[in-house]
Amino acid sequence: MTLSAIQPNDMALYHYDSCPFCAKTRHAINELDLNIELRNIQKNHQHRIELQQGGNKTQVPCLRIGQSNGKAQWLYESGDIINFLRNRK
Ligand SMILES: N[C@@H](CCC(=O)N[C@@H](CS)C(=O)NCC(=O)O)C(=O)O
Repeated sequence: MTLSAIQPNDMALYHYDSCPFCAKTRHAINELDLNIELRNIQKNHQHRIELQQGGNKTQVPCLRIGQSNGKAQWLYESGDIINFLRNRK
């Protein structure tokens, strides 16, 4: 499956409120009218652990892109996340 075939329901954004790069990314998600689950790593410790174990670092924002084979890609960098979301629209 190509990345462009992945549905929005397969994605989740790891973020927190006071991070400006997260705010920029959430703004783009709203603008694109995408229904992407937001996982706040400051409010939910389990989300922090998922991000650390899955992506190997706790930097936010990070977009988890689930794949049909059960594996996931972890996309860091707000600019890369926004480009990815814009290009797959
Ligand atoms: N260049 C990155 C910067 C992201 C960044 O600096 N995130 C900060 C929060 S505002 C962070 O997660 N710092 C903690 C860490 O790197 O573990 C982007 O545009 O996404």
